[in-house]
Amino acid sequence: MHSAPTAAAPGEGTPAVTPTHCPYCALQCGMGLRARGAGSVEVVERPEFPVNRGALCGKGRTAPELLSPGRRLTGPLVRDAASGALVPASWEQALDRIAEGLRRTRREHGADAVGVFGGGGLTNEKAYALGKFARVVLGTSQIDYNGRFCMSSAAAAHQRAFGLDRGLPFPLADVSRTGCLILVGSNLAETMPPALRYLTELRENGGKLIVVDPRRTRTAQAADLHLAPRPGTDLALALGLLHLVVAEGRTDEEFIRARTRGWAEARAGAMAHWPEYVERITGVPLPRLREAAELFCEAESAMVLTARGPEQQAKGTDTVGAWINLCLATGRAGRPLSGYGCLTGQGNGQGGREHGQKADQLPGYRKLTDPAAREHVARVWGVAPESLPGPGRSAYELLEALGGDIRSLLLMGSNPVVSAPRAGHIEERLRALDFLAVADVVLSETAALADVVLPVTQWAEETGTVTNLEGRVLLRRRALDPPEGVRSDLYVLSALAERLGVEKGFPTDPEEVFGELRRASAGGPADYSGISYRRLIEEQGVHWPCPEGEDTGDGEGGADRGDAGVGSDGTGSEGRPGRPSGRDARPHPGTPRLFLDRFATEDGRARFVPVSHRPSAEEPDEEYPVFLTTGRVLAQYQSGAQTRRVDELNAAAPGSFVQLHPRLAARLGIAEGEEVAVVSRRGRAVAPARVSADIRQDTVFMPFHWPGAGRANSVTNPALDPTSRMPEFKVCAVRVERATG
Ligand SMILES: Nc1nc2c(c(=O)[nH]1)N[C@H]1C(S)=C(S)[C@@H](COP(=O)(O)OP(=O)(O)OC[C@H]3O[C@@H](n4cnc5c(=O)[nH]c(N)nc54)[C@H](O)[C@@H]3O)O[C@H]1N2
Ligand SMILES: Nc1nc2c(c(=O)[nH]1)N[C@H]1C(S)=C(S)[C@@H](COP(=O)(O)OP(=O)(O)OC[C@H]3O[C@@H](n4cnc5c(=O)[nH]c(N)nc54)[C@H](O)[C@@H]3O)O[C@H]1N2
Ligand code: SF4
Ligand SMILES: [Mo]
Repeated sequence: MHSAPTAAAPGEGTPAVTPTHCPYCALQCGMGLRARGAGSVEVVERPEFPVNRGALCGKGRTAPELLSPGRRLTGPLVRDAASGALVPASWEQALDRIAEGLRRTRREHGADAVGVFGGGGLTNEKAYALGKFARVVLGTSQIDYNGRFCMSSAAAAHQRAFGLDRGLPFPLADVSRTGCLILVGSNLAETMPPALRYLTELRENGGKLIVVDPRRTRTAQAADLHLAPRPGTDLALALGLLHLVVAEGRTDEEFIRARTRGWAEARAGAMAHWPEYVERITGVPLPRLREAAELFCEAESAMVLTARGPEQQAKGTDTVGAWINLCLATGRAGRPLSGYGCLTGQGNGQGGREHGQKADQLPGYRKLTDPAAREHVARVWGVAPESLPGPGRSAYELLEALGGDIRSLLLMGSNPVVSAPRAGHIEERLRALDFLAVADVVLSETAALADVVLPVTQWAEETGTVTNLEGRVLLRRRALDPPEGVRSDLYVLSALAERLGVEKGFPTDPEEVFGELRRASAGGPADYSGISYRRLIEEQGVHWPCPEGEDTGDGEGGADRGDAGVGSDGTGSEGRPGRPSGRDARPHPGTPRLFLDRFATEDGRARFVPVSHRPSAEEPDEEYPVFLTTGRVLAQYQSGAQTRRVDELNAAAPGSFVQLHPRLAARLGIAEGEEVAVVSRRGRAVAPARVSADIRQDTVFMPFHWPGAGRANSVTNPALDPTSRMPEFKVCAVRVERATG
């Protein structure tokens, strides 16, 4: 068995390897960084880390390229009043300029005229400090972050049904042992490649895989059954499956009685969705629907996992709710190897949504409107509870208010010029601001619009925690020194706080920030109080909730109980707790598996939510007859700000494209490789055609990683889910035509 490598003393023998994690997606693959001379590191495998077991995708493997000074920002930039250009400045000048800009807005327009926008890629420490900075230093309610565009619908549905939101309620490795997995709108073969191994193992173990995606993706190709619904119809599909389950008497009445509430209403909702009606809405043939219901019910255990496909819809919360209802009605939740989970996306997509950069939230996943939560956090922060502002606007609404109610913005960890829906409009709103400050590692398309740009340190140059898609808290560790002229996000917040009159409470040492985060989260739903950097070094991460002190075993499915009958398959430690010697109190082991004994609602029962199908905010019509859906490709990450600067990745995926079916292409007279325009009520994007039979005939697909003419978000619809405020990235109506002639 491998032991976790530590940063061994440099000197003789092999150079030191620092164990850490990839800077990109929520899988947070473990990797080692070995020094390779001054200012440079190489990636080495870390097979003992259980989630990726050494495997990395090309993005993780090439991540160190962006550390070199030639590819990133290495000094602050400020906009020169005379020339209008961004010019180099000292840190003092740049920070003074930001403090002055924010102060002036507050003086002239009030505290809520200053906005803050964060990111799910920020470490827990940064997300925590950013939320505190907004509430304590700026006194603004106007803070939100890009996670709103990512998993907010699943989060809202989780809360509603289970009383708690953690992406996966079990370790990812459980997936390979369930009997049947329905994977809804996830293309993990491209978005989390090392996780594909769990799907392969699932099938090797005799389990069945059903993939729901309007495209025959590389993930769908690995499935036993691929359902290809019209975009935006997953809600009807789930209701149709539930209808069949009920009609065939395959519900688990005992589970429904003992562990849930609200079945009668949810059942009535499903019974109103006749299979023939569902076939008409979704375009999925009835025999396929029956086959799926059969596979799901026949297996001894079963799971449903969703990703952005069904979630990034104006009805994403209800859609996820419908899949959860299916799990509850069949007793596939809160049991070993069964349950519903959401595949979180960004590197800290989970932790980033727990510690207070969300508009309505305080650290520990507490509610900003809850008086007890306000009191607890205000005490940790040393301020009066009444001084904390109330909830603010959601991400898209905040961006839309720029240049209107919101006059100045501090942005950290997002590139909305490329990634926001109806991006042309958002770009205009950013330009309409009185003052924009951006902290980034590169000059992103959004940073290029700023009045001040601050260059910050990257993953390998700083220490901090992230929480992966399993709710497993991990430590990223500093492996090399940053270039001269670059400082950390925590330094930025500390220096700005000081300039704005708050001298204490914003330390720059991540471990100190984490210590405060632990206290602020103590007793909250996402309780980190029992987790320390030391434990994270000794163990392969710790799953929250992990309260401080004795493990009483009566939590929401304590780890000991949760692991019963689901032993490790010998591939490595499952994050079982270490028991530091010389201490009396047994540390809480963390909670790899949730809900096995009870759900996190007050009475311990899960809630069915009555839902019914409704059309997308924009359906095809005569003028805009085709569906556009959007998503990702393997070699690029998000807005591409980082990965477009890495040669190997750029060579693999150099630009945008429009995927369309040969029949649609023929009808429109479009040939492979020809430039096509995709036009909606919001705008137009132009990119080469990629003709492929792996997509529905009524749908085209564009990846969203590029700015300029090929920007998919020039076209997308910002219609919002009423509960989660998630924009409808996955469905809008477009016209497709040859761009030439
Ligand atoms: N290579 C790469 N990996 C990434 C990222 C990246 O940018 N690049 N980003 C990370 C982040 S933040 C996230 S959120 C995850 C996202 O991970 P995924 O959710 O896997 O990625 P997407 O490509 O956005 O969407 C998944 C699939 O949804 C399908 N889809 C489109 N419309 C619908 C629909 O109406 N219903 C259904 N059922 N499916 C539909 C698309 O065809 C697509 O194949 O990936 C993470 N990993
Ligand atoms: N059409 C369409 N649009 C989408 C989606 C879709 O499926 N379709 N998906 C949505 C989803 S799920 C997401 S998550 C968003 C993501 O979209 P964005 O929010 O734009 O995400 P990134 O491109 O990761 O932007 C992160 C920025 O922060 C910088 N950065 C990285 N690490 C740090 C750090 O530690 N500190 C600071 N200060 N900066 C840092 C990066 O260089 C980059 O410029 O896009 C959304 N937009
Ligand atoms: S799958 Fe995600 S975490 Fe793993 S190497 Fe690739 S980008 Fe990094
Ligand atoms: Mo995301």
